[in-house]
Amino acid sequence: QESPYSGKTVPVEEVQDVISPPLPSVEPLHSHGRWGDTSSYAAKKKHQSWFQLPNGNWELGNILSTSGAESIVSLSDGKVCSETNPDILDGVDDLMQLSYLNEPSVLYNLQYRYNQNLIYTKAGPVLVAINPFKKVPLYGNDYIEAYRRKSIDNPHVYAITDTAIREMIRDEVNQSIIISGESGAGKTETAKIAMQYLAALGGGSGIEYEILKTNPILEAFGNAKTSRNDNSSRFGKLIEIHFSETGKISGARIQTFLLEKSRVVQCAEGERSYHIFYQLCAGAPRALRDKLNLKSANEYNYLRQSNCFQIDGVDDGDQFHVVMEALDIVHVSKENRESVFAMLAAVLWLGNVSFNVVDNENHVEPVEDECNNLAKAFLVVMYPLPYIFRKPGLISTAKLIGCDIVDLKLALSTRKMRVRNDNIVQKLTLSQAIDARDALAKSIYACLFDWLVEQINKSLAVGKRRTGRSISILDIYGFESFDRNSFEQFCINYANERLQQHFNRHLFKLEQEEYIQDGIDWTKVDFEDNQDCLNLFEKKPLGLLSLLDEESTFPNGTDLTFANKLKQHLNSNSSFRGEKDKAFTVGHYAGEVTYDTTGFLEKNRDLLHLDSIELLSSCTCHLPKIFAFNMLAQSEKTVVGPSHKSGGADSQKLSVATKFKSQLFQLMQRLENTTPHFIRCIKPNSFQSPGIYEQGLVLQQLRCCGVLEVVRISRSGFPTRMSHQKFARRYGFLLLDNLASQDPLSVSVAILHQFDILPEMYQVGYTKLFFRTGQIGVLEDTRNRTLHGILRVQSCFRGHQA
Ligand code: AD9
Ligand code: MG
Repeated sequence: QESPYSGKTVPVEEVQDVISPPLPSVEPLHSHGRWGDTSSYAAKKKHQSWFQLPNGNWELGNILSTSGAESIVSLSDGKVCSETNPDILDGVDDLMQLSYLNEPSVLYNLQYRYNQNLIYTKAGPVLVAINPFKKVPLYGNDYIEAYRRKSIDNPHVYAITDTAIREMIRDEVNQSIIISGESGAGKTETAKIAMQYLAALGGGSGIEYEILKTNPILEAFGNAKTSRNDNSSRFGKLIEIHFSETGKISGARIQTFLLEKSRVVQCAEGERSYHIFYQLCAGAPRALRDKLNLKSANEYNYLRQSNCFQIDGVDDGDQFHVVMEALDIVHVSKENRESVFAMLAAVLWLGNVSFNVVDNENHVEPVEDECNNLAKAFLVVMYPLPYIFRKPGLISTAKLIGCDIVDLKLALSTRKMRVRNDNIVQKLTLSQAIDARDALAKSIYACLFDWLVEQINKSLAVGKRRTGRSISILDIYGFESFDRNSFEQFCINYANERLQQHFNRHLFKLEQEEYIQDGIDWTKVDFEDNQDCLNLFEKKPLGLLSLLDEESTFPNGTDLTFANKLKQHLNSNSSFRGEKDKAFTVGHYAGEVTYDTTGFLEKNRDLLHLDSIELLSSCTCHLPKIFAFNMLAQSEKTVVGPSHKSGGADSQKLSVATKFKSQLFQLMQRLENTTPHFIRCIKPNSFQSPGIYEQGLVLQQLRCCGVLEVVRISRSGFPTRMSHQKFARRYGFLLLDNLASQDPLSVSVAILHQFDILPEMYQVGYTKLFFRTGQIGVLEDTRNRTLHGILRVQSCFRGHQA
């Protein structure tokens, strides 16, 4: 039994606990240096306070005087304000340890750590990771070993992964590591760091090496340079890593979600298409170049349009070899690799197909050759080489996919239709033909991506000795809110809404368990749910997704009629608001987002004409045939598309939203059966630069990714917990009565009474005391004041002795 301190004598280590050692002085935290002089940590604790400026930023001001709960604070611009709730500042490695759980304290704490390269911090059960945008000395074998041996306990991806492994083995329950955050926040890097740890601890069979090699492949085919991230994943990914009874990796399976196809044919100025195109153009060896009739990237329309070919610090040619080697390691055969490259080249060449208007109704035909036959014969004879280089898109595409050039021409410029009982052929206008061409290019690429994932899965397949123990890592796009939000954001945010529910439920459960275990009255804690918003999306028949699908099947449905229908049916839902024109707003857990419905129906239908599918199935090369087969296999009973209009000639398939929803349900089902571990990645600035911490940006992300929600949830309960022993030891000396002989529980209760802590502010559990947020801060302040007083007396006394 530990006896609590009593009376007024205080052991020296307790005194030092408060005033020394002084922590290193804090660098000016803001680029403008307006955080004032912060000479020592202890000084900061006592004399400064947060103040929210009219622009929403938080500033640390100096406390001039304090009376009761109110303080007078001076700010850097000389203004003096009054502020309540002076804060204790800490560089604590778990935000829950902060006495006052509020936004500025959380923000400052993270910043304080970030400035010391401590990029990981816990927020209760959640790991917060702030992107350093530079190499930080936190990784590699030594660190892995240290976390494995538990000789370091700083928050880290390694630590959370280690916990996952241990819990998998101990509880025989599958685990998941759910990583989220906005674009550029570091999700993919974090996922790789976790995989690295798993590979190091579960390696041995060699399969771990294959698993790590899936990263460069998927990044080459699924990542691209965007304005937010030079290596932005344009798809969501779940990798499930399986373990044997002995804790060794036995295989893996990858599932991908919603690849951004449109990037293949269209991307914004300064961005790039998928890395692999540039890698192929830069790195393909001579023989392959000749075979694919490959030119440099800037000769392809699809790559040229965005005016960006290079990424700083990246050599696409070198990367090509990395990808080639990785493909080899995951057992994609040489023939298959060549077929993959042929498909990539076909997509590029397809983008170079242009059209000539052939009649006065604006109907078009693809340009077969840039010169007429006579000129061609002349050129071939006179200038064989330049002629080869001038080969236009049509011929090359046909050759690369192995189809008849006439069939390709027809697929790109006509559409077969059935009107009553007659088959007729309709010529396409220029814009229709361009759409048909781009749709074909997008489909080939998306099918190629899926096919590749399938090949990887075959290679990583868990053998017959499947044990059912696994750790899944989810690297999925975080919540997005831009000035203009379209169908993609709609799907992404819907996915996040689902994940958020999973997150809330898990936290709720964890909290509940702890309260029940300690005999605390659970009903005193409220939790909010985002079920209303999920209903808005999922309710049938009057939810966003159902209405979208319904409108997508109507022959005369347009984005406008869709938007109007939403306003007509959903206005009573509190998470929905109709906006002007074609827009609507959804109140997400992370804030309101206004969606512009332009393009929603077309993106949701995502049609590829049957003519194009037929073309692919007629090809002599094996990949296009497989693609056509897969596309037809996907066309299930649920038909979406204006099929009535075109007489059934379009491919009939599940809508994109429906498919995504069912993928998401499957994902959630899988996650439900795992013990989750959450990592929230935060992007500290929008320049992809080290050392810059933009408060507003960080705050907004903390809100969006639910970290502040964790804080809020905790605040609504009794977030501060302390064992009876620790509480008695820490505050017992403040007691007026000497209770040294009493047990910790009695001492604790006596302290609570002496300080008149209101009964609704705490609960006494079997082993712990539970406090409402901020309560412990009040006691802490008293304790510190008392200790300083004692210290002054002691040093006076020592000075006197000297
Ligand atoms: V996106 O939604 O796919 O656009 P992510 O995946 O969240 O995004 P990513 O992991 O690609 O971001 O990180 C962006 C960049 O930040 C990386 O390319 C690195 O340059 C940088 N980064 C991220 N995490 C770390 C890290 N732990 N150490 C060093 C990092 N650099
Ligand atoms: Mg990523």
